[in-house]
Amino acid sequence: MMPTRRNDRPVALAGASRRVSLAEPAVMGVLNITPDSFSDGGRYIEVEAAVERALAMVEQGAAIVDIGGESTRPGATPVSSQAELARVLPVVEALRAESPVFISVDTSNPEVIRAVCESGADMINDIRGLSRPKALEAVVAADAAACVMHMQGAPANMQSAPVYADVVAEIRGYLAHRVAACRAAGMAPERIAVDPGFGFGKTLEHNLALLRAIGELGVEGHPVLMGVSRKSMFARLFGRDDMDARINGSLGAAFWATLQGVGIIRCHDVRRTVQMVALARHLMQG
Ligand code: 7PM
Repeated sequence: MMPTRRNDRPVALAGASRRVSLAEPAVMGVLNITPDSFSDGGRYIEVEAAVERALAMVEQGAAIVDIGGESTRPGATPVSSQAELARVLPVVEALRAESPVFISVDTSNPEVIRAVCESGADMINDIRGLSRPKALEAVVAADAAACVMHMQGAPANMQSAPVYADVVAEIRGYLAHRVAACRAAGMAPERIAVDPGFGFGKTLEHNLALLRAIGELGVEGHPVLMGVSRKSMFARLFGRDDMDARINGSLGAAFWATLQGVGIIRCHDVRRTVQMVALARHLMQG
């Protein structure tokens, strides 16, 4: 397969009922829905607080809001579909009622995929690359977009001893495989984004090799999503683990990724990331 080149970048990502322009990198703001220890989710105040945070990110320039219950996070204990839905669904419904923003939901669970898409989600962001039975079919049935991500191992063990002969080639091959599976299941090409999965079964060296090659990691015609925001790779790289080190690394990576033609940048610090993208775009046009 051919690597994505800068001059044949996809112009948009299509979701269930709206599109995101990729004329410049779309900034995806991370909205973590933290589990509430004593409720089964859906409490009005918590839902309203999550929607407020989402709207603030949109105001700061996020084109996509990525809603995640902690259940898909590395090392998280698995939760039932019911518990995951109780956490995520009320936020999707409430945000959709208040904003036309492109909504992405982090999930691997086909029941959750079906329900959130019925409530107005546009895209499914699956760290397991839609590998669970019926996950791909649920995305196809909903006409939703998907981001398929690479992970070596499982969240519980993936960082113990990740090994690759050629990390860039292997991940490019995996992503091409998952795109082919999505296409074979009936997804339109404009609905599929790919992601090398920074930190998901990768050492610092692997992450740096992937970041260096981010402009050539893609599958032809599909946008690359980069998720490095605040990750421990920067703490390790700079030899200090504080929020400044993590954010500074994330912003530098966002600048580089924009120059390299990345389609979507997943981040926590939306305003700062939007500024990095704007500077890089100005320099590219000059
Ligand atoms: C603990 C460790 C908590 C890691 C959260 C994380 C990505 C993602 C995540 C990514 C896509 C984080 C990660 N990372 N989805 N979800 N790409 N597509 O730092 O890199 O947010 S969870």
